Parts: sequence; structure tokens; C-alpha cells
Amino acid sequence: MKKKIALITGATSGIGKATALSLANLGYNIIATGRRKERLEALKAELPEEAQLFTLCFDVKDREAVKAAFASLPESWRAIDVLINNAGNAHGMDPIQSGNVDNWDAMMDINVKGLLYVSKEVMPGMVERESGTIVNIGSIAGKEVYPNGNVYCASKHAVDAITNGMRMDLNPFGIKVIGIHPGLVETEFSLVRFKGDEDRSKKVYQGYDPLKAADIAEIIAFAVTRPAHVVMADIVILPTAQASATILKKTL
Ligand code: NDP
Ligand code: 8X3
Repeated sequence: MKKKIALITGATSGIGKATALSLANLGYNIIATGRRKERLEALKAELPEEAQLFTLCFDVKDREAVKAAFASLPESWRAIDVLINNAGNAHGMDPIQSGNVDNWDAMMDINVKGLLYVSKEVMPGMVERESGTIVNIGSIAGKEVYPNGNVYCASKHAVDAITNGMRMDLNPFGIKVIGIHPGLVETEFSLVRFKGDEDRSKKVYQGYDPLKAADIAEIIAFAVTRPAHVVMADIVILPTAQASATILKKTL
């Protein structure tokens, strides 16, 4: 039987990388994307020997680069069965009145528009084949707003709305759309949010047991392998120490 193809954006780190490993271990061929070419190249050595890997290096916020990357896919890699829209980050964490406009642009351009640009390249093929699964990585920040989370939360609320809209519009074609909404996961997320400040980012995950990227990857792998008549439409995953975006055991 032909192996299925999964394309994962942001596969150079954290949740995306862990998902690439999980799906490769389940027998998927993987298209891994990200901006850091050397990390994409290093991924091959971490996948099981039998897994095939194709890499695409592009910035999701660059509309022309997204188009060119997909146009460069060889014929045998074009029928993407599973799209994992994972690339994204928070940039800064300031009260809105002192927010940095470049950070706002980055979050809306990457987390929202980047997800749309990539989806636009993949959805027509899924519609034509009347099959496929799209997983959008939202966040607990897409379900709730927390102080100083303002624009990041807005970007993830947009992801939630787009996910629900996709599910409705793609439903007639038998395409599954899954929203995954993690709470605190220890990845490079906080390092990016706090511009490389290691001490500040480590503190986010201290005093409790945060989620690991592999915890989310395991759930994504389960969700995308349900029988044809089952869709896990919307999943919130929190560390046990977290009860909401703002209530954490360590803060009580
Ligand atoms: P990481 O920083 O570890 O990974 C982010 C990934 O996104 C990297 O592979 C990075 O690749 C890619 N990426 C970022 N910007 C771009 C861009 N402009 N173009 C292409 N790729 C890009 O963070 P996480 O694994 O934690 O984050 C993954 C997703 O999970 C994000 O959407 C995040 O919002 C979400 N999330 C994270 C949570 C957490 O607590 N960690 C909780 C809830 C949701 P590269 O730099 O090579 O381009
Ligand atoms: C990432 C989790 O709580 O920092 O989306 O927003 S949080």
C-alpha cells in the first residue's frame, strides 16, 4: 500500500519536530518545513531508516516563497494526506499600550496569514481527491485571553475561528479538520517570545511539570489515525498543573 504523506510546518523544533518523528514512526513519509535549513537537513538522521523525508525551507509569512516552495514539490510528493499547520510563535509579552508593532506584525503574519498561505496550497488537492486531514495548532491562548497576551491571544483566536471555518467549508469533501490547543509546553517557544533571554524563558516552566513536545505529538498522531468516520474536532491539552490560561498550581 502507498505510504501516506504528512506535511508539517515548523518541523525544526518543539511540537513540529516531535510530530514529524511520531508520524514517521507510524509509517508516514514526511515533508518537513521551516526556515532553519541546517535543522531540516539534520532531521533525516533522527527519522526511522525506512521513512522518506522531503524538506522545504521557507518563511510562512512570505506569500511568494510559500507558493514557490509548493511549486517545487516533485509529483510524487504532491498528494499531501495530512497537513499540520504548526509554524508559529509568540513575540513579546507586553501590555497592549506599550506593545511593539513589529511583534504584532510578526504574530499576525506568521500565526494567521502564514497558516492561510500554506493551507491555500494544500486544500485544492485535498478537495479534488475528496480526502485529507488538516491539523491546526491553536493554543489555550486561542480559547482564553490572559494579561499581556493580547495580540498573541488574538492570533490564536483567529486560528481557532479559521479551523472551525475550514471544518465547515471542507466538510462536503470528506476532509477532516482538527484543532489542537495546548497549554504550556516546554519548547523553544518562550526563548523566541523573550528574544533569547534564557533565564526568563526557563522560569516559565519552573515549579511544576510542563507538557513536553512529545506529549502533543502523541495526541496529534492519535487524532490523525482515527477511522474514516471519526474526527477529533477540537482538543485542549493542558499540563495537570494548569487549570486555565491563568490558573497554574505554582501561582496559587
Ligand atoms: P518552537 O519555537 O519550538 O517551534 C516553532 C516552530 O515554528 C519552529 O520550527 C520554527 O522554525 C517555526 N516557525 C516560526 N516562525 C516561522 C516562520 N516565519 N516561517 C516558518 N516557520 C516558522 O515552538 P513550539 O513548538 O512550542 O510552537 C509550535 C506551535 O505551537 C506554535 O504555533 C505555537 O504558537 C503553538 N503553541 C505552543 C505552546 C507552548 O507552550 N510551547 C502552547 C500552545 C501552542 P524555524 O525557526 O526554523 O523557521
Ligand atoms: C502558548 C501557551 O500560555 O504561553 O500558546 O499562551 S501560552
